[in-house]
Amino acid sequence: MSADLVRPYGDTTGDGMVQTSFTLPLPHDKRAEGAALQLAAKMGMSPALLVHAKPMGPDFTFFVVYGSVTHLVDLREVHVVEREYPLLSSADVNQAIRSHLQRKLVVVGACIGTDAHTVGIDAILNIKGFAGEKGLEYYREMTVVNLGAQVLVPDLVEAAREVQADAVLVSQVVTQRDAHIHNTTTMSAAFREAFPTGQVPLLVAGGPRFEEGSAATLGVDRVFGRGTTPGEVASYLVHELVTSRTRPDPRGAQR
Ligand code: B12
Repeated sequence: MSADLVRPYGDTTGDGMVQTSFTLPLPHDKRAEGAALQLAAKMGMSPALLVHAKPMGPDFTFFVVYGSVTHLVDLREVHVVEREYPLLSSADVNQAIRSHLQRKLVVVGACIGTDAHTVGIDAILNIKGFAGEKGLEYYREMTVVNLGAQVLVPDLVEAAREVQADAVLVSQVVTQRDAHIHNTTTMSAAFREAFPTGQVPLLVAGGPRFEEGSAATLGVDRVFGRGTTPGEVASYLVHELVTSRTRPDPRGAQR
């Protein structure tokens, strides 16, 4: 096999083994198990083994299937979004803000809509941070306003206006019925309506299930996904708002 073509690995290299789980709207019986195996075959698993089936109430069954996929991955067709800014230490971030902006960089964060999953935004903002990195509250040259969970978009816009936010950081974890997409597009539209063109704060959305490269569709400046660290976000903010600033300062100050 060419080095550009790979298959999943289970017991022996290239055996193609994968395991996946799903729920079918069927009561647990032999027919439901057959249906699960049919789905596995249609997903390219051949042969597939049913390794787990559990009734989820009277009308649904949860399945785990394990088997060898017939598909190959062609690495030449894998496209990734490379980080477009350098990673800075917290000292460099503070230094850049101090010398270029000559005031604190103001960040407002919130979990919007009905979403109450605050662990992600707290990981980025709270001083205790995430993955061994301190959160943005640790940065001496940043003022962080964390509005917490279930913040309504009009309240977020109002808070951003009140503190003259440079950046607004929004977290969306729940993806049921594409809530994360609807909430984020509603939020970005509200900011565009509330602020004059060119004075909208930098809009950043984050959460484990945002697609890389979906920022433009969502109307935000950038999207951060699973495993993001506070240092990445701080470096991005400095890149966009301080060192290569292309947008006017919301306070009208000159650099
Ligand atoms: C903890 C948790 C809860 C807690 C939340 C407590 C809290 N204060 O946050 C409680 C118990 C309240 C809860 C409730 C619910 N939950 Co819940 N919950 C979870 C769980 C187990 C962990 C989430 C978490 O904390 N991850 C850790 C953080 C650090 O990771 P993260 O959020 O991805 O954040 C990182 C990145 O994504 C990124 N990031 C995130 N936000 C942002 C924002 C910015 C600006 C940036 C830059 C980066 C960034 O940086 C972070 C650090 O790397 C997940 C399952 C899982 N294992 O993920 C389910 C999960 C998210 N919950 C789920 C569900 C369904 C619910 C409920 C609807 C359950 C119910 N029926 O009541 C409710 C909804 C409540 C509500 N109104 O939102 C589902 C969502 C499914 C879906 N498709 O949307 C999940 C996936 C579980 C599942 N498999 O079903 N939940």
